[in-house]
Amino acid sequence: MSRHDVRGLSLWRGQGQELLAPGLDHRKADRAATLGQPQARTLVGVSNAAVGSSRLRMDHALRGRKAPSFADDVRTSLWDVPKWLPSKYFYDERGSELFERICTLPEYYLTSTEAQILRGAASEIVAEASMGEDLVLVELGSGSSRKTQTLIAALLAAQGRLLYVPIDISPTILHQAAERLLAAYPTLRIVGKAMEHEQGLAALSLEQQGPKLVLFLGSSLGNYEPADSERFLREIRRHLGPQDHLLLGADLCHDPAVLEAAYDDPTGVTALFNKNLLERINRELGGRFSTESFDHLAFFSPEKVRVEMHLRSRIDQQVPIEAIGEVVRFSAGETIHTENCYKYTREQLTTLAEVCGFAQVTSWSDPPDRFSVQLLRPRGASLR
Ligand code: AVI
Repeated sequence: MSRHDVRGLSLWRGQGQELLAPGLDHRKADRAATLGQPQARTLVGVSNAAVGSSRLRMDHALRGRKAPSFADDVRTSLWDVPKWLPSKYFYDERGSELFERICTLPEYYLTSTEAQILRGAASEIVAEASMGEDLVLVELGSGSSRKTQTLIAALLAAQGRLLYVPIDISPTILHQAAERLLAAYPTLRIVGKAMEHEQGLAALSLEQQGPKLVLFLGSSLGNYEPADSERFLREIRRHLGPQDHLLLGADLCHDPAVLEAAYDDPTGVTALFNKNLLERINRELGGRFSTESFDHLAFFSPEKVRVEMHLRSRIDQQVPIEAIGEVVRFSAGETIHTENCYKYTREQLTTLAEVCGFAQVTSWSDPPDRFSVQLLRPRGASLR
């Protein structure tokens, strides 16, 4: 790793890292990541004023030549039977903005409930997870980092300084969150990782930095298929040392009407979020989708214990996608399955954690029992 001074800004640079010079366009980053360009390196701009000196570093994924691109994934999933699209493509710049709006909707109780649990439990979490040493705070799928602010403040109060490592596939949202947090907390340092969770975890375990508290919040676990969620939790466990902890936030299974309202709000923000997948294909792959000819569908499946999101074609139609060089055909009523959001019982969460090599230290939930936050430690690690 070497150190550079760019227009008065102290920067550090290692392989695959871009240091933040003012004036570079961070918006190019989302697009480059989407295009899946081999070795797509993205530059992120940040203002001097917000960053101060060397308190921010951004690392970007160096994509291997074999990583499937957005076009590859669309070609596979839209020509499958039944049609589907990978939900990870929701989160381009527009999708991330829409998701932030979803998080403020009264119907989408997940965010406010989890935030309330974190406010009540922050000092207990910090006391349990720190072993008298400074903790490094790592967050998988950090988004705007708004809920995390409670924990950042509690950690700064306890240890005076903090290294925060947010990992998110959207460089734009990482950049915006970092700018806000660094301006608010003068003794905070941030190493942002603009990459998928798995890549971020792997990169992190190469940089050993003392005991870690890893956050996986917002019920993001529920967007993985059951076998994948187990695989991913095992992967997190593999990257944790005996002194590290995982804080897992997950939505519980409860009243189907409340669950469905959370994914089909009356103001239509979730519908826009869902349809943004089609708009993204239009923007980035030269698709000709007309979003008015699709309906947003969200329903709870009691058999699968998940909320499913779909887009349903209102009419028979043929949609060309230039970058794929093909036309995708829909009959009226045909759907594209865009997302699954699994819901859990407390017992399932405890068992899942155990199966994946964790022991529960403490868990919290809200009074109607809609959401759960569990503090987990690697099983076999000694209790103090
Ligand atoms: C990001 N993830 C946890 C959200 C969820 O609730 O599954 C995504 C979402 N989809 C529609 N609304 C929110």
